[in-house]
Amino acid sequence: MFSNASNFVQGVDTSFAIILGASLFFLVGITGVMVYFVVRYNKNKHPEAQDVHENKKLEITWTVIPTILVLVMFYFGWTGYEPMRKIPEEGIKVKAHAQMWSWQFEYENGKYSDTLVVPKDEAVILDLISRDVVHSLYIPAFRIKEDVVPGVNNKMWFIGQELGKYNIFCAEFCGDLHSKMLSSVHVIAPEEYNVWYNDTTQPEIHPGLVVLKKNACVSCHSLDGTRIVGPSFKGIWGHEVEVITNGEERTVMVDEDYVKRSIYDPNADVVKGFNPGLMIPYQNLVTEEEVNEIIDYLKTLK
Ligand code: HEC
Ligand SMILES: [Cu+2]
Repeated sequence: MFSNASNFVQGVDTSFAIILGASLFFLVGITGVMVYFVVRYNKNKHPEAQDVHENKKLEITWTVIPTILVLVMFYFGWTGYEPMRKIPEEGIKVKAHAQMWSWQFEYENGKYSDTLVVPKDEAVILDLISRDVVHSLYIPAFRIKEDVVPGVNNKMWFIGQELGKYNIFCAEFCGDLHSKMLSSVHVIAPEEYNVWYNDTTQPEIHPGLVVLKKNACVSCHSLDGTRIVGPSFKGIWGHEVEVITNGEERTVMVDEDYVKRSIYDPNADVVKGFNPGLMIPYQNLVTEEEVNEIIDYLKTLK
């Protein structure tokens, strides 16, 4: 508590401390009074039970004090929350793409990153985009969380005020590997950020693998033969695979047509032993050229 990692930490922590303090005060107070009454009005000391009717002073007290208390809690809750909804015009704009089960951050110059890199002391505005189901972007150290809903353009913002690396979680259950939907935000010095941001050269990896990573295909398909949610890509090229097409089992060859159909219309041929409906159609997300790059890459996975 009481770090200064983002511009929202103090507001949230103050209201948390006030609510916790009030709860503790009443926990101790009410327990104390209860114990006192048990002793004070014990049958030996107080044999005749008495009914108390109407006590104006008491009733006003127990109405007014809690009302003031919840208003105080509301005030601090509101002043902590309101700035989160006041998204500034100016700032570093990043698109946060959520998909089962990874995060991808897209910068204004087209740079993609699977961690959110931001400069210290600058406003960062995230456009929250989901390709499939409802996710939620949660940065506990910054005290911020916002749902990522398909078709809805939610936004969130923050200023990173302390250098460091902080966890990003998905806080909305989104299927099998929800708990592995992790990333991090790196707050770095502005000069360092400028160098990072302007370096748009892709690392030396196969363009097909770049496409697989960018679209999070690899969170369901392993490259080394292990079974995750979907079949591994290792060694599938040029081999036969048993699929279910319209309820009928058949054997097909993994070739250009099959791979393309699997990407654009994944439920047409469902690989035997795997579930349909998990993979979304990538018709509008992966271009034909990218499909060819994927195919080239699959050929290398012997
Ligand atoms: C959410 C999990 C998930 C994601 C993400 C996903 N897939 Fe799939 N994929 C599956 C499942 C499950 C199957 C098996 C059922 C079926 O065939 O529809 C499958 C099947 C396939 C097949 C057929 C594999 C075989 O062994 O015959 C190919 C090819 C494929 N996916 C490619 C891709 C590509 C390329 C991407 C990224 C653009 C991708 N998948 C993203 C879950 C996923
Ligand atoms: Cu998620």
